[in-house]
Amino acid sequence: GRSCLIFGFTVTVGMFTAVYVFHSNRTLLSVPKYTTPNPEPAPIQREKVPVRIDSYSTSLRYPQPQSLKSPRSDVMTVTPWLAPVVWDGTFDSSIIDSLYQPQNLTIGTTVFAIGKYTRFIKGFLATAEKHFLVGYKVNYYIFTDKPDEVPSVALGMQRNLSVITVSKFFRWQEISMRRMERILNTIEERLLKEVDYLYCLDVDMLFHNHWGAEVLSTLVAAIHPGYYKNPREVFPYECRPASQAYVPLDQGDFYYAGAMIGGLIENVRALTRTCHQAILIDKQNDIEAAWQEESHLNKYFLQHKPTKLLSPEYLWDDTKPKPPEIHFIRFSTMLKNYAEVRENV
Ligand code: UD2
Repeated sequence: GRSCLIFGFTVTVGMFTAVYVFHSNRTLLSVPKYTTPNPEPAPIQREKVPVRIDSYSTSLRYPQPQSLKSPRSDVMTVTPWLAPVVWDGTFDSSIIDSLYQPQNLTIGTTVFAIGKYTRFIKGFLATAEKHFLVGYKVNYYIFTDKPDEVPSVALGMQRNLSVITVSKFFRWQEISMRRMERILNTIEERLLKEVDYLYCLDVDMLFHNHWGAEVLSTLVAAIHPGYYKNPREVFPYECRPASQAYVPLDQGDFYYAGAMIGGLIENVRALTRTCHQAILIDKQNDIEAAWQEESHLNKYFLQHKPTKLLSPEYLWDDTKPKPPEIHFIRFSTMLKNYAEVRENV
């Protein structure tokens, strides 16, 4: 009788423990659901015209632009839809600053550092303070699951940092792709009120040279350093028609990098909204684009042409030697051991 009682007790305790462990694991493993974007249509804003007729400064002296002379003959400096492609030699920073500085702009920068990527924050911020929009009001928004690991980096005047705590996803693909949703939600919650322009950047990068107000425009894309010499047939666009990111083989302008999205806040809002919606539809159809949000971004830029393109000077890849057309590497990926930093490989 006693051993029966002990046996019964052990079985009951075992069952309760199993149910508890099952439920706590479910909670641990539960991944936040995708949110559907706000149905309100996002109006597209045009850039404020940077002209100051009343306060035109006659003290600014610079070489006369030459109608019959192109500043660069080795690279494309304007697209067929008349968007400038920013290369060294195509702009004069003193003129650009004389147009943008009086506008008293605030430029937001979103950076995600989830899981082991917190190790990249320090280098990113320290080098951004030396080269990224120096002389402008900059708000950094660091999205992380480990707020305690955000290092303190001395920031210049009029430069602020906000830490936004987010949960972690278990696949690196999801971490990267869900940036669209999280940026969109943050734009709608606060950034519309806090910034004029928004630049969304990868964190595993370092600034090496000037990355200034010449990047400002209504909608800005960066040409991917790996594909700027290639024909469109080899661009790694999503090639399955079932995906919302599908681009047919005979279409495409450039292959743009997922590591940089920029523009006026309303335009970045519209971009993240459309890409997030497309990602949601793909999710429902059980398909993930070849290069996650970068594929959706490329589809978006094909349909909504950027008003300014950043040459690969503005987004380089450290594994590549510097070719002669790149005079300065301004911002570049850090070498990383994918197997070591990613959650899943
Ligand atoms: C490319 C793109 C990247 C993105 C990705 C999509 C470039 C230079 N890079 O980079 O922008 O489109 O392809 O597949 O264009 N992250 C974390 N924690 C993680 C994983 C990622 O915080 O565990 C964040 C972090 O900000 C990182 C970004 O997501 O910089 C992109 O991830 P990645 O750098 O590992 O992607 P990668 O190198 O394949």
